[in-house]
Amino acid sequence: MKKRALITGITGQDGSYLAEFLLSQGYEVIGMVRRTSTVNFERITHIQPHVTLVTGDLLDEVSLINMLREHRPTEVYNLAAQSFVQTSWPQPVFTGETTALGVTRMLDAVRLVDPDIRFYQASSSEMFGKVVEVPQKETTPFYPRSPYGVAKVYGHWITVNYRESYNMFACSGILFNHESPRRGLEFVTRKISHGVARIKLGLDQELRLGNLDAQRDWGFAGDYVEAMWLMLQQDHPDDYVIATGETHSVREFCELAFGHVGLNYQEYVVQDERFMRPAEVDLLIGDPSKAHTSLGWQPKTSFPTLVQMMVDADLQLLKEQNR
Ligand code: NDP
Ligand code: GDR
Repeated sequence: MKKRALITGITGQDGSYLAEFLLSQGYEVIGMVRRTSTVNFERITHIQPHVTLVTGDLLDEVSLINMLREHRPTEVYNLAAQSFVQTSWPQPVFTGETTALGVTRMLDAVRLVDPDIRFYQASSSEMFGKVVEVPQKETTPFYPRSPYGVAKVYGHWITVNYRESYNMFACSGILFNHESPRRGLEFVTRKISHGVARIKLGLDQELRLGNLDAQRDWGFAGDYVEAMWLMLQQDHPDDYVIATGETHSVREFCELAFGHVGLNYQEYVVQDERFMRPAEVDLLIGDPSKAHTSLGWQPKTSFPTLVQMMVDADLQLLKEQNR
């Protein structure tokens, strides 16, 4: 029987890579999209003829139940969220509704319609927040530092709870930062790669950033979506940290990105209070050994390759846009 997967958040970075990957594995892919006043399918235009798009929203449980009833997926990947940490301070309630309670709505819809559906929850290294243990692993206690991080902790625990309460095949993937040329422009890596390309092409003179000393374990999104799928192919549901095991500062990212086009970041980067956060996550570095051992998963893309890939893609994009 052909496997059928439902992806929430298919228009986002991860959703687009996961859809591509599942199609390559022979899946029928159903993507949940929100109604918006302008269409935002840029990341999935190339695969749109091969996927079925259905309108729904994590804020509307009726839409979730109807979607599951109609399309009968065998796997659900819950990637939708208000995913930008900075926005979670000015919009804490909306973030909680989507990123926390949205998980319960989706899980409960699965329980009602078909509790045998396998469920993946997009959990986050932001749940670790303040440094309690280095490197962070599945057993490291959570200490979130933003309304987003708090919402993700709720999403994680409700996933574990539905697994334990209803014996559902529900997994939580604790993914560390993963980036790509499809990353939203507001996230620091893409902001830098896009900024570098604009400066190189003479379209800008400076790049304004916040905390340059924050350290993150950055991987490539294309590698990470495979881990999501692997989690749902196991005999038993479980939770896994997905990371590279390396950490780099925002400053190092700048150094490599500017260096890639022959520029010195110190001449262009300006620190700006507007991009500092009320509470910061200083250091994230994951221990992915459980995923290595149990899933056979390994990241394939190195940090320098990722930085170069993103800068090159933005140079190309801007050249096309300014032709
Ligand atoms: P994006 O911000 O790129 O995508 C988020 C997706 O969620 C978009 O498709 C968006 O739709 C959708 N969405 C937002 N709110 C709703 C809603 N109420 N109902 C339905 N859909 C909604 O995020 P990423 O692809 O980077 O991340 C995917 C998931 O993984 C998120 O849950 C994120 O929090 C989590 N995560 C991401 C990490 C990363 O480094 N990228 C690391 C760890 C976890 P629209 O296009 O209409 O806005
Ligand atoms: P993060 O990603 O908060 O880790 O969440 P982001 O790229 O926004 O920030 C990473 C670090 O860079 C610092 N920083 C800046 N960040 C932004 N956005 N803009 C700036 O100008 C800037 N200057 C410095 C931040 O302070 C922070 O320390 C991402 C999201 O994808 C989440 O959804 C996901 O759960 C986590 O990664 C893991």
